[in-house]
Amino acid sequence: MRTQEATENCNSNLRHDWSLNEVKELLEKPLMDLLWMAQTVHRTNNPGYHVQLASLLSVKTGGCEEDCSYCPQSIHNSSDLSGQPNLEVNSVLRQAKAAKEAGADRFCMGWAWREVRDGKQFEEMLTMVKGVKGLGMEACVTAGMVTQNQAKRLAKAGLTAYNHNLDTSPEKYGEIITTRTYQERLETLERVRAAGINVCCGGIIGMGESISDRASLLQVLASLEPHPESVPINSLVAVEGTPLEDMSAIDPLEMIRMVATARILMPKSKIRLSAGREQLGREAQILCLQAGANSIFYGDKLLTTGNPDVDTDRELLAQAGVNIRIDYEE
Ligand code: SAM
Ligand code: DTB
Ligand code: SF4
Repeated sequence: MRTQEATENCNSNLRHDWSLNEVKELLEKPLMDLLWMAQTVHRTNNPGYHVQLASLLSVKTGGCEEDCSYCPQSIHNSSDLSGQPNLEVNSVLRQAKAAKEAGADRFCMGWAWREVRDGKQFEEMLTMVKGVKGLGMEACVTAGMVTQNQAKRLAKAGLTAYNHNLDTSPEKYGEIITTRTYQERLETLERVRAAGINVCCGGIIGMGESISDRASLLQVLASLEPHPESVPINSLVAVEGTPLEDMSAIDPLEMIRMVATARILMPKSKIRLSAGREQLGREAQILCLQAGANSIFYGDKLLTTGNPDVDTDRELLAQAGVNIRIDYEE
């Protein structure tokens, strides 16, 4: 079973066989040529510069058993934020309604879990998904690994997309996370796809990876068939108490290159300009939009860290001359 977007992403003109060298050559192209190519692909495949606004909410914060070295919510990191109560259904739906009233089209809910477990909290997740859809918004969940049966139940509740990032290259993965494998990540993505849920899968730059690592991550994403409907590109938010706290900020041009290359490889996917926008500056964000980013996280907070405030973002979009996109369909 495939969603309409998934079927479109199977069009024969979309490639899934990019070689590592081809991707690396794109990432390293003279910037003007890369921007020209990305814009051409973007304008052809997604006419009109429409940007979807997605709001995020952390339903279960901190206390996660995984040891992701970028994440403030891991119990292995002194930044761990456990001790906060899980949000209740009514509170989540109130916040989703407020996000919709502020202009968001998609509502993404996060659980700091290694994997989804059956029981009361999963039943509540299903109720939240139904509630968000009932408000007339796309619903996205990110909660770690899922079984086939859980994915089916999420699909039945109306879930639009499941976010499960590959984060970095298969080669670098073991330096960033040791408590799970790349293969386990890919298997969850397959189960999400098999259940007929859209796949949201991307990564993070700024974790000390090489250009080859970035190319390798993008190659894996573009080899998925169909391409993920949504590809979040994050830059590391270096949080105190995590092993990556001392990483220096990336050059904003690196983000522009990553977005542009993702757009060329996956012409019809939503490329989401995700964490790290506060460090990017207005002009770099506008270049990302021009290079093919067509969604941003919207609202003062990501999961646990800050994000530009909504007025600043509305002004940014107006200055860039892009339109707000509504994708929600009954
Ligand atoms: N536990 C679930 C999982 O890992 O899939 C869901 C929540 S997790 C916080 C969602 C994603 O946020 C991660 O896959 C990672 O890509 C991103 N993320 C987490 N911490 C980040 C940070 N400090 N900077 C940038 N992105 C981050
Ligand atoms: C994604 O790729 N980025 C978002 C969303 N998917 C879930 C999360 C970013 C989290 C940044 C760190 C934090 O706020 O905790
Ligand atoms: Fe953070 Fe998700 Fe890793 Fe848990 S699995 S430590 S919530 S990124």
